[in-house]
Amino acid sequence: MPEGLGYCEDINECQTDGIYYCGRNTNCQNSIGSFSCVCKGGYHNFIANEGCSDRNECALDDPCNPGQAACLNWDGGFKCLCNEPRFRECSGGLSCCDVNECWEYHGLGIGDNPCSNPERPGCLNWLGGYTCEKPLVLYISGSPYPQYSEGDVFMWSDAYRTFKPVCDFSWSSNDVKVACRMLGFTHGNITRDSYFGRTGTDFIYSTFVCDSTEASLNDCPRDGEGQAVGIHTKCTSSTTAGVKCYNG
Ligand SMILES: [Ca+2]
Ligand SMILES: [Ca+2]
Repeated sequence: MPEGLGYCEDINECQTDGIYYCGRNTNCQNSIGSFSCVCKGGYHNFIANEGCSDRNECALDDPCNPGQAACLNWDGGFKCLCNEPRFRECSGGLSCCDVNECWEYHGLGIGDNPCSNPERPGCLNWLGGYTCEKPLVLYISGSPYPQYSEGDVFMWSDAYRTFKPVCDFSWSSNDVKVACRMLGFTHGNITRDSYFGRTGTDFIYSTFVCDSTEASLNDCPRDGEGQAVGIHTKCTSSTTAGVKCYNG
């Protein structure tokens, strides 16, 4: 700076006693020529010179459902108590997550495998519970029971003894026709992009190449479990294959 010329210096209001006080439960953020008061995490409703008050997350956000046993609010925070053993605390107690009983056999008090009946060995996890199913090759989501004509497509994994979703990468009308045939329908419309809800990323197969004449999806070339190529890299949590089957 040239000698003799004055300049204005920023005042850090946040650090200067008596200039400004943001109040309780706040952070003061200084900037060149100004400053602002922001509420600390867990607080809201800033009032000048007073500060911020507690957010009642339990009332405002309903963060613990589904699976809530209780939501405990307190000054600056909250905590979920969850309905065990079907749900448990996750995200550091900030929400309740479904227990995947098919993966977590232990702790249920019913033995190592929740599906011990050899007639129904297929463990099917769902939000808030699980069921034991026959080892169906194809399962259509929509309820815990495989009775529906439309939904996301799951297939039985022998390796993991559970149903796992099919990725929609290259999912085509030919593949849909085979899937619907397996369910006893003559026709079907295709859905993609986890049309019926997100199913996670634990896919069993992707990249089906059925020619539509096959009796089973297991007869079609595909990638994934037990195949030479793994699940396609474009498979994400919103890429589950689906069908809408009908007779026509
Ligand atoms: Ca709170
Ligand atoms: Ca479950």
